[in-house]
Amino acid sequence: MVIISDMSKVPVLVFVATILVALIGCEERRCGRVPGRFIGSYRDLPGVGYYKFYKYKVSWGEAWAQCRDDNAHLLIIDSPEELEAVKALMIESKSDGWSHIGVHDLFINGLYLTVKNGEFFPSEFNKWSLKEPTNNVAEACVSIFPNGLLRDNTCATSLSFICEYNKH
Ligand SMILES: [Ca+2]
Ligand SMILES: [Ca+2]
Repeated sequence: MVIISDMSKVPVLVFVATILVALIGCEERRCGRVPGRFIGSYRDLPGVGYYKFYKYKVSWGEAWAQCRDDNAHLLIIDSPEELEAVKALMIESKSDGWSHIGVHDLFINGLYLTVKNGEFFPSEFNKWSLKEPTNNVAEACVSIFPNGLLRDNTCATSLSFICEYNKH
């Protein structure tokens, strides 16, 4: 039981209580962010989504599994804004090469699909790099360079990768 003998301390106590309520409330509401384990790990790129650049290099399948374990998925670029945000993330992360994204033609050579099983179409925000895609059976996984251009490469190639988490 706290007895407030000095009334001059009341405003301070009210202030502390307000902060505590705000913090607890923030925890319950996740402060409008993704669930706890993403905070500080996934970057909130405003208006676009939540992303994580994994610098360590693994095969496409391992990258796919890591994103799945995060309740996320390998990056799929859906808009020019998303491309720009992800390019900035790669540059900020000092990406020095290609990174796996969520596009492949594992089932039918030349038929590119996203990891959400949608068909992938090249566009202003999904541009192949020069002389790409090689488009042979051996190169069934797609990666992105920090300049935003794409290539196909073997799925066994060890690369960094980018996971994406969407709230909805
Ligand atoms: Ca996306
Ligand atoms: Ca290629």
